Amino acid sequence: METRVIFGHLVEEIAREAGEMLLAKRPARPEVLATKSSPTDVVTALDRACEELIRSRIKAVRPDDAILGEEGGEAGEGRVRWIVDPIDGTVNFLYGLPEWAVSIAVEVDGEVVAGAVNVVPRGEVFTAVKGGGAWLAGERLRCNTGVPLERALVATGFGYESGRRRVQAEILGHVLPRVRDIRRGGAASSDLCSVAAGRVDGYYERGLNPWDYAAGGLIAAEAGARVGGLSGRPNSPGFTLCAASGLFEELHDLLLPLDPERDA
Ligand code: LIP
Repeated sequence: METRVIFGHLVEEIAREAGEMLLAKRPARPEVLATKSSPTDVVTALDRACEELIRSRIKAVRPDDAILGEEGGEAGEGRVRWIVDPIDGTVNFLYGLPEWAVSIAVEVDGEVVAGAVNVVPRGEVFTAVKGGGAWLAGERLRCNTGVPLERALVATGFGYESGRRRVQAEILGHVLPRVRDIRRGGAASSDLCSVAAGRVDGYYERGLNPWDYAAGGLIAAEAGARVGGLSGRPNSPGFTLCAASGLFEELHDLLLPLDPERDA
């Protein structure tokens, strides 16, 4: 069996197990253990416990691989790197909003080849293997195509720092009159899967981390969407834009002059 297919099975299996643990252990109101980039960027005990579970499962089957995780950072080095977000949408998890996910991707020589996003509250596990399509519950996913900007339902998100949020609100003020409507889900990995599933037509956000977009980006790309940054740059923490060709370019040309990669 091809290695990337094996990675595909592993990310799905581990993401499912991690989701079951979170569902079983989530208290009515999770406790905030600490804050990170700002007072509203929280980490709960289950963020850490979930990442530890995922890391131990990876180590058990792939002891020599590198791992990058939101809570534990980078560990190890090598051609194969796992990219882990134990709970994407932590604020939703904290408040009990049904929009948070376990996101796991595998990268080989810098290229993401397998990814799984388990949107636990909805019981939906999105998966993709590079070249093998994007899937949900045995159904192959295809993003929406041929949607003009003025009819596009667009998802976006906002950072944890007020300066960045002020700029993002300013950008939104320009985007909103030009599209059908905006959706703010609160979990980038799930937003990218929503593009893949045709539940939104496009998505953009500034300031994501690799663990927010690695798996979801592959799933959206395998569903036919373009995933990238601005001015031909690849997707990065600088900027993430995702939509089918046509709408991708229209959104790009609307956003670029607004200089959305600034934080003040
Ligand atoms: C979240 C992202 C979301 C963004 C939030 C936050 P977290 O990640 O998935 O798109 O808008 O500000 O960064 O912090 O829940 O892992």
